[in-house]
Formats: sequence, structure tokens, C-alpha cells
Amino acid sequence: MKIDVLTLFPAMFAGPLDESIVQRARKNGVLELAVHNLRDYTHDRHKTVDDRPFGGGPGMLLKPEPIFEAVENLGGEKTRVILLSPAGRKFDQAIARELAAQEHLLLICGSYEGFDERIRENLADDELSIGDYVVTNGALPAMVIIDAVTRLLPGVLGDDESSLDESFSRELLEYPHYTRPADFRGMKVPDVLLSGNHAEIAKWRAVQARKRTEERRPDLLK
Ligand code: 4FV
Repeated sequence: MKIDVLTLFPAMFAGPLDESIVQRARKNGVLELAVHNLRDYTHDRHKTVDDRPFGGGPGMLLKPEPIFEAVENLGGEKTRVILLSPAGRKFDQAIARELAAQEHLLLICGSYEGFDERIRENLADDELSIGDYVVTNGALPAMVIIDAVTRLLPGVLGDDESSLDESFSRELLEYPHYTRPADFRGMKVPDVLLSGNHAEIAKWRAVQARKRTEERRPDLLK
């Protein structure tokens, strides 16, 4: 998979995507990731990317010209152009799986008060939000989405790393997990997990996952 990111803060991407699983996916060539500075698609000496909103109102908006030029430069037939903004579909594991099936993602990070509407109307194939809160710009949302999608690419996760994905595919939260010591300061691991009776263990885990989901996320059970 190829992912291109368009942002005003390319330096923010150094670090989080150079570690662990995403780093490995890039090293193995499973993921080709490129971060582009939106200002590189401007032609005035102030590298202008924003302007005041018509009709007045607070703040600035991202202008159409640099973003149209960048998408026309970086995009192709197989490209899925995705805007990152609080007005988008709420990103979740199902959408992560959907995106992991694509060949090329072009993530456009929001900044200021947002995008000129013509960007949304004419360029975007999709719009995603990582949650109902406002962050400074779209860089962190882009990194969250890149991380969640990369984990789902074939061959990226070893067998021992993949269990968590199933949980959300079963629309259930994870059951309680324990590791050694079996008794830590008098806090004991449930006997069933020490029993070696795998049928009983599986039943206990299913009951716990459902119980936890009913208590914390009944919306997942709808
Ligand atoms: C956001 C979100 C988000 C809004 C103003 C950047 C900010 C500024 N993006 N999911 N939540 N974006 O808060 O994706 O443009």
C-alpha cells in the first residue's frame, strides 16, 4: 500500500511512524509512506495556504489552489482522497479494514478553521474524524489512521500480535488478561485460567468479554 500525506506540519510525522510495527511495514516494503508539505504547492513568496472566510467569521481557511495542485500531482486512478476533519465519518476498526484494502490513500490534514468547501465537494472521496473533539491540526488524526490501517496489511502483524483486531471485529471488548505471577501481592489470577481446561477458559473469556461490553460499550452490541 502507498500512503501520501499532505500537511503543514511534516516534522510532526517524524517519530511515531518510524517505530515498531509501522517502521517494520515500511522496511518490508508493505507500506510506502510519503509526507508532503502543502506549502510546496504554492507559488507566491509567502507560500500562502490560507485566507479569510467569505462572509466574515473567525479564523482562516485552507485555500483550494495548493490542495487541488497537490492532489492533481500526487493522485491517480487508484487513489482514495481522504479529508481529516471533525465533520467526517467516525473512524473505527471496520473503516480501518476498508482502507487496508485500498492501493493508494492520500490523506489531507486539516488546519486553521478547516477547508474551503470546494475541496470537500470536488476532491474528497471520503472524510474521516478520529473523534468528537478538536485537535490542533490533522497530523495526529492522520498518524492514528496510518497506524490502525498498517496493522491490517497482509504480513504486517505476527500471529501473536493480531488478536486485538478480532475483538472489534466481534464487536466485543477484550476479556481480562493476566500474566505471571499468578499471585501478586495477594491479587490472584482467576483459577479457571490456571486450570488448563481450554473449553472452560474459552467459555469464561466469552462471558467476560460480553459482560465488559454490556457494562462499558452497550452501543457495540446494537
Ligand atoms: C480532527 C478530528 C480535528 C479541526 C480544526 C484541525 C482539527 C483543525 N480531524 N478528526 N477530530 N481537526 O479535530 O480529524 O483544522
